[in-house]
Amino acid sequence: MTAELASERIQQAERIVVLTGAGMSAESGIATFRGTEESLWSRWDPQQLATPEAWSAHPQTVWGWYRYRHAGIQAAAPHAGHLVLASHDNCEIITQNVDDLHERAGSTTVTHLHGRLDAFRCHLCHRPISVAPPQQPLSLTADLTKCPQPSCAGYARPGVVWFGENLPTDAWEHAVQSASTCDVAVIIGTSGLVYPAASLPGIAADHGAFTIEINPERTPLTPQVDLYLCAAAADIVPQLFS
Ligand code: BJW
Ligand code: ZN
Repeated sequence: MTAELASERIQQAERIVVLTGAGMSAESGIATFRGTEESLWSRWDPQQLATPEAWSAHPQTVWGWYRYRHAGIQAAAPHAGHLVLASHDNCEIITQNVDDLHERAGSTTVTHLHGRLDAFRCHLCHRPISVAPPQQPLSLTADLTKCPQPSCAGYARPGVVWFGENLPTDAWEHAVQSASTCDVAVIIGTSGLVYPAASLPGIAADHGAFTIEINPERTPLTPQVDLYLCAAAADIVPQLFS
């Protein structure tokens, strides 16, 4: 019954915003950050890898870890949920994910709130840097890639947003605008713990959107949404959107 109601709301909507988190990519084989023994923050300390302080203290370790994750993203492929979202005309994606699975599925309107792992830039002059894809075998420390600008002593860093860093202003402003003007917001596979991204479902609801959460586990967002579907993304998203 609840899935039917969600499907009905989605079919009737003029503007749908889909807010995705790591759970969206889980069934493509990319680890989530939280929630299981295999998740990234169960295996590694975020303070040691995903902060500007970590980069300053031991950049080779941080770089090696992101090269390792980059290889995992390259080996993954979009699943049926990514594909059906891409085929839905009036559906815009706002993602916290740093992978490119929505794009590879064919989605053309994708906003990355936390950047993209493969969009490398110089940590000093901020210019984009092209970095060769990682080769196997990988180790968890790696040689840094120097900035090609002759006058710059910087190195390539992943184009992601670390804790304590601001989200890209354009992406954040666009996300707030989209959440404020959609009819339906579908929140898929996020723990709802990281701000400011976790405030978007509330912004959508405050502006009158019908909010639907898809997650096999309840989250702090669950009590706020109109409809909670306890399900995995690759199973239910194709049912709701096709
Ligand atoms: C499935 C599934 C399946 C599994 N199908 N579902 C207000 C209050 C408190 C703190 C703050 C606040 N405002 C700011 C902060 C500080 C901080 C923050 O939020 N901290 C909290 C953790 C306490 N935020 C920031 O620092 C942000 N910057 C900022 O606010 O700047 C202004 C500022 C500056 C200085 C000081 C203060 C403010 C930046 C946040 C950057 C987050 N970066 C990361 C790493 C990106 C790079 C990388 O990839 O390494 O982003 S952390 C990590 O968490 C990553 C994710 O995008 C993000 C969210 O994770 P997500 O997507 O929700 O995944 P999980 O793993 O948490 O959950 C997966 C879910 O999927 C689970 O619920 C599963 O059940 C589910 N699932 N299988 C569907 N098959
Ligand atoms: Zn530079």
